[in-house]
Amino acid sequence: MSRSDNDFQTGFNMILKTFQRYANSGNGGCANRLERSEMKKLLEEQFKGYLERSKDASVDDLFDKFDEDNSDSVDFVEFLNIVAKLAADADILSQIK
Ligand SMILES: [Ca+2]
Ligand SMILES: [Ca+2]
Repeated sequence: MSRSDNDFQTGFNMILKTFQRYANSGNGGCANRLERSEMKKLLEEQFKGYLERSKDASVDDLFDKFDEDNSDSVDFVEFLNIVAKLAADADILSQIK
């Protein structure tokens, strides 16, 4: 198997590990879900450039937008929706080489 055959799996594993690291970083709450404070930390550390360019989108707004079932936490499926929507942002796409 050539290196490129594993690119998706490698990238997906990184997304999953990043999600798990932040989802498990807070005090209390669920280890498999991002509570609001964990989500805030993840966005500020991992999507800093995006937040700086998106003055309309506060972290709280983004959290409410992506917590689709209003459970006050973001699960992995909801998180993947965030990643997909951020990736669809033209600014982000133009930075991917
Ligand atoms: Ca959590
Ligand atoms: Ca939720």
